[in-house]
Amino acid sequence: TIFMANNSSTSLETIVQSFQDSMSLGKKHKFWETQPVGQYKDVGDPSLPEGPIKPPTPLSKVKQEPYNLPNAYEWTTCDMDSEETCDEVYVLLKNNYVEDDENMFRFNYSKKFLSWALRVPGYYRSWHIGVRAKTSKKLVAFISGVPARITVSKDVMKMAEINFLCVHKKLRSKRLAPVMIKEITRRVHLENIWQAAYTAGIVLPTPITSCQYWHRSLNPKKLIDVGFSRLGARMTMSRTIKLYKLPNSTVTPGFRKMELRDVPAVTRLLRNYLNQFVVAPDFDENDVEHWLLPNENVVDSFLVESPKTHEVTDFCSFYTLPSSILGNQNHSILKVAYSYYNVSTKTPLARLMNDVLIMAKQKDFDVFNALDVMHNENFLKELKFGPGDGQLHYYLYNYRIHNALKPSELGLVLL
Ligand code: MYA
Repeated sequence: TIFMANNSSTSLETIVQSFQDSMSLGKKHKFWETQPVGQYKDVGDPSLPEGPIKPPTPLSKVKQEPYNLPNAYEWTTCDMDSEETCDEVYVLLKNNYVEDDENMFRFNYSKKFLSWALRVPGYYRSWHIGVRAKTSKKLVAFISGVPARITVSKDVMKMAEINFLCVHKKLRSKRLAPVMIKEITRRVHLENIWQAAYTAGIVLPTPITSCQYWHRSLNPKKLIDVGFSRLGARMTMSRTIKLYKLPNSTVTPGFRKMELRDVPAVTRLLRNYLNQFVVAPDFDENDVEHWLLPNENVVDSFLVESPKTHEVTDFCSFYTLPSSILGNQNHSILKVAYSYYNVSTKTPLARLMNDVLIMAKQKDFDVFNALDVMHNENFLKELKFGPGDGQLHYYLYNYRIHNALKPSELGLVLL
């Protein structure tokens, strides 16, 4: 990545620097330069208004036919209700989706996870887009969107959250991705939605913020064995294991798993909390039920119910996203938990998160990951998270903001 590790706030200078770096590397963005996104040349230009870059066009003016694909390929709408289609998407991603820089690990989203992530309240089937080889009918590429209400600087907007863009390894660098992005944009426009949010590990024009992943070892021996982490200087395996040891059970009185009856209280708590961030989802009770009610091996959530008043005062959650371990004799799967939404009003955040770590350890996760978004900085070091080398850049489509946010001003976690 172009950004330096350990910068907790992405300044304008960092973005301009990354622009200059990429120009000097001769990197131009033939596709992205044509799109209504913040362009590098416009960064910091106060004469351009913040907000939508292009106004909506009348729906009758939206292109009615799909974009053209290379001749051997055809569009398919993926019906995620179908076990078979879900399986095809799962296999495509399992073999071709995101890897780390050293190609040691690859995301392995479960079928159940994909079905949860894509069939959200009010979802559009037409936004689950595949590409098949015409003759074999094999699924060779995928991109998806789901609807969401997202607040940007107090402005609540209907958006698409774009995720799971994937092109089969054998079809890379053939400019298929831009066609897929244009096609999903067209289908989003057909629903009268004109903005989108997405994240990527690569730098494109232009991040609204760049976040860093932090990792908390739960099973240090396995992490070291598979090359996820290294034994620290002057450390032995047994000292390392001791360093990361956690109690067997949680410590906060009233800490328990979230249940259906908690949806109203959790929604109130979360809405009130997310209000303070510049960019955050606008969750209602339906969204909370979908995104945050425990769903085994997909999302886990806990809360603190005051033993005296029975008031729900704190909330925390993580989602389950294992990675395949590529080419290791002894291990094939890394069990990874990702911090999702956390709210503390009574229990100090670090105390709350320590209990989540205990739950994750109980559930046999190998590592707990968290971004430096929201108030996460407050517990990362204290709870022995270490900074990772991966950056995650956040983007908005068709919405300009003048100044990049600090990760702590971001209240949005995408899967
Ligand atoms: S992020 C996860 C992305 N997936 C992976 O990393 C999986 C492994 N990699 C692949 O499958 C391929 O390498 C992909 C690119 C498919 C990523 N986001 O076809 P190409 C630009 C946006 O020759 P390929 C996620 O899912 C690239 O800069 N653009 O390249 C969120 C270049 O354009 P330009 C990307 O390697 C996705 C062009 O594509 C990305 O064969 C959000 C090259 O095309 C990327 N991650 O395929 C998508 N990677 O020349 C945007 C490359 O200009 C949504 N590119 O630099 C926008 C909002 C749409 C809705 C709007 C509604 C209003």
